[in-house]
Amino acid sequence: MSDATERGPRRGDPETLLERSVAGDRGALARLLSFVEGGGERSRAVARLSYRVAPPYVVGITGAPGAGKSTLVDQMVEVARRGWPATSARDAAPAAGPEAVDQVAVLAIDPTSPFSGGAILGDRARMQRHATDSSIFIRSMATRGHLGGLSLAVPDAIRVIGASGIPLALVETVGVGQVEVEVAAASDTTVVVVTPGWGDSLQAAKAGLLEVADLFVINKADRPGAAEAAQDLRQMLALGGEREWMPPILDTVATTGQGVEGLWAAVAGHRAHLEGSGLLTERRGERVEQELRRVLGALLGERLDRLASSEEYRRAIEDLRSGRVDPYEVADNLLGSS
Ligand SMILES: Nc1nc2c(ncn2[C@@H]2O[C@H](COP(=O)(O)OP(=O)(O)O)[C@@H](O)[C@H]2O)c(=O)[nH]1
Ligand SMILES: [Mg+2]
Repeated sequence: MSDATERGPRRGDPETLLERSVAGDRGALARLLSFVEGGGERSRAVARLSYRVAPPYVVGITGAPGAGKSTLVDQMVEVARRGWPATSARDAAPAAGPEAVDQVAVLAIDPTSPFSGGAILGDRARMQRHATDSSIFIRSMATRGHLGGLSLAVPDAIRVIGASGIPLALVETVGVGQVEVEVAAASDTTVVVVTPGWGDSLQAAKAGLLEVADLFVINKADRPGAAEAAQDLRQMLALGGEREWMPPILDTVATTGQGVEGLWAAVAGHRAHLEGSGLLTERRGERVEQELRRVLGALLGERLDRLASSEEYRRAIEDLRSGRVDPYEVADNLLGSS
């Protein structure tokens, strides 16, 4: 690129994009997140830049499809922008972070879609609504090439958001399967959304969400059965015995915004609990260790794949088949030489 008027080769590199993202360029942030999704060298470069900056506060919102998570997140964005409310627990820890929430990022995780931008219709409408507001960034994310899949792509994405100077990330996931538990592990506060009726609470319990929930929301509280759902949850929680933090159970009607301020106050209460008890630092420390394990696991997996397609491996299989050696010996030899 000899053209001096172009910013040329530097234009699209992660460093330049991050500078632009910090300056408020949402297109640049979107490209960085595409790099994260895509994996490979560019995704590594993004991680190199963004893990040196403090992460944003992360609120994970999970629950069954149709429970009203997107509608709820939409309302939460509005309330959160007014800042963190004062909490009595927080007064005890006045040294904690900034109270203003000038920008909010929403990540909608879609483990079922192999493509990014695969937001369902409702989410697209929501994106339209906030499209002109540059203090709100909304993006859906799926797995593509990232080493280790979503369990590593999501923490990486959260870091880029933080490195861009956005203090709050709301991460919405569909409450099915292992991904939820992993995304919950990447969150500071995990909100589990259920709807009135027995099925949802039971489903949440089966999916292991009882253990990861810091807050429960019974959304669609305009429908019958909200009190019963709360009762079910309380009973299931009681089976788990005493805990340091007993997850509050809140009612919301996401379509009208009813109960959303209370939900935000409860999130603030949990945050204050984490900060006041030192748990926030501790959990974040454990989280990076988990991330390291995942990275190591993924890298070792790659190494194994390479090994399994090598000539040496093919020969080793022949030796094994002929009964000349045992698999342990072969494994030692292969690992020693790879
Ligand atoms: N009656 C009622 N409907 C709601 C409420 N919250 C969301 N919905 C509706 O439930 C449907 C699914 O909502 P959505 O936010 O897309 O759910 P998600 O799949 O969990 O993200 C939409 O038609 C919403 O309008 C609520 O509190 N009450
Ligand atoms: Mg949704």
